[in-house]
Amino acid sequence: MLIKKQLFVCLLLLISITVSADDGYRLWLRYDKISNIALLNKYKQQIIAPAIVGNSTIITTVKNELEKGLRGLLAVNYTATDSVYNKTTLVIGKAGNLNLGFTVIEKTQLKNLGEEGFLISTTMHGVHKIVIAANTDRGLLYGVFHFLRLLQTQQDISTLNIFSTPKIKYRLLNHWDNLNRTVERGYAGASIWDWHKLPDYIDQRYIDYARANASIGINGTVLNNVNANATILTKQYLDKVAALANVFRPYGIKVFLTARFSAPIEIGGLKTADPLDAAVQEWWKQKVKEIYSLIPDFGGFLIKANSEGQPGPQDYNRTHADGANMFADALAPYKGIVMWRAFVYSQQSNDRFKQAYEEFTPLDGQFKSNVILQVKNGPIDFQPREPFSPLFGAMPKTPLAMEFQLTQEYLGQGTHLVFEAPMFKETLNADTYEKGKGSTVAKVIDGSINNFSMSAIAGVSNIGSDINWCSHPFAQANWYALGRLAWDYNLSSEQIATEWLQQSFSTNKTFVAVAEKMMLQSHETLVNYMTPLGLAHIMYNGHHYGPMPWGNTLGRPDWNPVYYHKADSAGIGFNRTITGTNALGEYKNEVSNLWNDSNKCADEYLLWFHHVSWNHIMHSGRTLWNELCYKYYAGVDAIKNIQQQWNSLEKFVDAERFIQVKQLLNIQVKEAVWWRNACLLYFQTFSKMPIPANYEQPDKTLAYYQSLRFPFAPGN
Ligand code: GCW
Repeated sequence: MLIKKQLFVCLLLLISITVSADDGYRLWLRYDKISNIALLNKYKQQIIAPAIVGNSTIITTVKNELEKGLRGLLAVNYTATDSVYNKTTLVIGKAGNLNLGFTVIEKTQLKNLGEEGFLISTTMHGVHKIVIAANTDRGLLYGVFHFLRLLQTQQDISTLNIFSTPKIKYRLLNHWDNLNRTVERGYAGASIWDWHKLPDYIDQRYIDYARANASIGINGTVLNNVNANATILTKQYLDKVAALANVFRPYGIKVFLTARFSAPIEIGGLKTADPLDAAVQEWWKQKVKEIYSLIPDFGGFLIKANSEGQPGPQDYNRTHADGANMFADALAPYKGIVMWRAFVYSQQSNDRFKQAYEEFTPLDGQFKSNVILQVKNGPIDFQPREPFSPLFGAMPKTPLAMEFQLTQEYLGQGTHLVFEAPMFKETLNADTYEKGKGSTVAKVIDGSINNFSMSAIAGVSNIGSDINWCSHPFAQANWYALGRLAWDYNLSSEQIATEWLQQSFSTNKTFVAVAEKMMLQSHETLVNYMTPLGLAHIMYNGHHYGPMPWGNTLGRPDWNPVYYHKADSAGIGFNRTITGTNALGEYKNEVSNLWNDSNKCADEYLLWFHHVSWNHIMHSGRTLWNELCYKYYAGVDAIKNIQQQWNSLEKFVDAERFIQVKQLLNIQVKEAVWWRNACLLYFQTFSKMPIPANYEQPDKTLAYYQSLRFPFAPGN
């Protein structure tokens, strides 16, 4: 018995010296004690008696966060104070409050930090202290989170000279959360908003959510689904929204709502929602007034109108501009904004690709100044790879916001490891040539090309009630990447992956090198096993889970996968050149010239723009059919390789998350094989060509894959 007990104690000891369990709840804000003793001691000498000058709810957040961070990372209990100025080595405060006798140059530098920027410097006016300064409390909040990130990622802080300002003004999450707590395209459990218990019950999650967002610079959140329910605008629900806004305010986060266009009818008792009707306009004015009386810093509305069955101005023969401007007028007195979505594809075009451009470019210049048009990264719908939306570069008189999708509706949903930063950057770095070479999408978005002060990037949230927030431990990285890139789109995917891994898992060099490689390869890998060479939209109807390139039963042609790939005995792909729908004509010539010749078009976009023969010779020298096989097989091989890389990391990762990721990668490999086999067997019915004999042949028939059904797939 005694021996057993001793053994047990030994075992416990053993476990405690390996990596301790982690449920992922703390995200990238783990603040575990720094294990490198030399560095820990150095930090302790460098950070003495921090002083925080100022007094506000945000300053309280800053103090709490700094204390929490230092308590965890350095295992020292500091109480930040503003009195022991001479002892301190770390001074935090608004520039105007910091009696440090800044030089003229320093004062200009400080001014340039604007409303949200910060500096972290060890060289200010020779004071030899670490100074974190900003013009606003929000700037300090971001500065302190940045400082804690330096410690968490174990940077040398002896000489610091960091000036940081956000490139984008509105950095937002968009929740597609319904009032009944289901989440459209959500794969991480129920909505975190417990509307029923609000406003009286404040879940700790709301606070932790706000902290996480603030730590990466996210400053706004749209709480509810764009497929909107007018109930959110009733007094009963606005009180609940106000309670959330109160939680978020000390973290510099504003609340926004989606507005259902027909709300004046549904909850206002009016007969119409016509945006030019005086009673309708007045109803919205009063509604907005009511909102601001409860939430003085309310951000504004996000609106999906005349899209996928949502009501909108076109129901009254009015334009999108008429609709957006009605809201803009109601919000303007309070400095609220309208984010009007450009995701439309009603039936009148010969190519869904072209529709947003066709509907919106004629309205350029007609929107009020507090309207921003929110455009998805690509012309169709968050496919694994899309060319950039042709609206970017075509609306010089309208500020455009970027909408990315964090939730992985088309990227393996809840089970695939896909790091989205490389995909986001592919779009942001694309050149629109709007004002000549170098007019990247990023510069269209940040307002610099057309001189707009309003700019926005939104990420459709992947957050739910799962204990680790995003279900897949690596999906947290996409939330993280959105915030970091919205702050500074020049950050590289490598840097974002590295710092996320260091904070979320471990700073061990081997671990970071291997895991970073996995992350950086993951997006291209998924594209290869799902939709290589410019294929798109070949997933199941409705829930969008799994391959269904044969899909051809829905009422509208552009709801069906066959519409998108157009495979036939001659070849495959969508001819969008001048001999086809000429969607390429929506881009500037410099862009369309890159893509309009099937022999020159980059492989990634080939089938987006061309219907090419199965024997078309690719850049590799292979025929199109063989290249298609090659890519699908390469995708599966790559994910198997990623799986092996992960398995080599067991000793660096806590058992809980190691096993989670391992199981998820097993699913991912299985599903990659499923995508490959189902797609190739189906396309083979047209190409009539063999899958090269050196590849492992599909072990199931096409009929088998076609028989699969998933009636309860999530997120639908
Ligand atoms: O990607 C599609 C989704 C819909 C979504 C729509 C949109 C919220 O399948 O679920 O609706 O886009 O962006 O409005």
